[in-house]
Amino acid sequence: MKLYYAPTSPFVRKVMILAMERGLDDRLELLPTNPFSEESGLRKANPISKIPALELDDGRVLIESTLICEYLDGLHDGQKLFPAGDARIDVLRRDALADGMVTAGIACRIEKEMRPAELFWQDYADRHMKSMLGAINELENDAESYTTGDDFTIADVSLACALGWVDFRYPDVAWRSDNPAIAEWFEAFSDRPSMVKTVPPAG
Ligand SMILES: N[C@@H](CCC(=O)N[C@@H](CS)C(=O)NCC(=O)O)C(=O)O
Repeated sequence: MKLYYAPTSPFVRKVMILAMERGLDDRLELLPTNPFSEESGLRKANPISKIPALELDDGRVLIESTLICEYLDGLHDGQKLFPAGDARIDVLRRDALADGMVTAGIACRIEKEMRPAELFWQDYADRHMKSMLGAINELENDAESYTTGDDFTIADVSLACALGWVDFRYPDVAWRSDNPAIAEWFEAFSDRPSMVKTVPPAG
């Protein structure tokens, strides 16, 4: 399987962590990809031109980190990261909030760093920053659902990747003081070898 990949993407990181935790990483051929470059060839595989995208051996391409993770979760015999029944809905609810946190943070960043300065739209940037912080605050209310044991779910992985990305891209955002419970959980979860190996590179 081929994974369109960048080490700075928190969505790619979800996939890498699941793969490492369940012994599937050897089956992924990593294709370093800049999703913003039309020369990358990504658009041929994924018309939405986003990473991660997973090209299966039968030629189909899966997009969206959560779907890719669910596919990989079906390829191993260990403890599943996607539980069944009502637990599944709650895990996907929290996964969506974590992904939404990053999506909002990226929108704010694009506004500030990629849009020509004369077109900068302050209200839009503020709106997305509010969403990013709102998602963190909301997930603080779910702190008791997170684990540092081996029974973690995709929601734990998504939140860890999202908070890691906030630290990486917004080092001045002091989210820990208002959200002490998930801050404490994040510190412990970050010690997992899969988290350590996938820390986004500086720069
Ligand atoms: N909801 C998607 C989000 C993927 C995403 O936004 N990836 C970013 C990189 S972190 C990207 O490819 N951006 C390119 C673009 O927005 O055109 C997922 O979960 O995979």
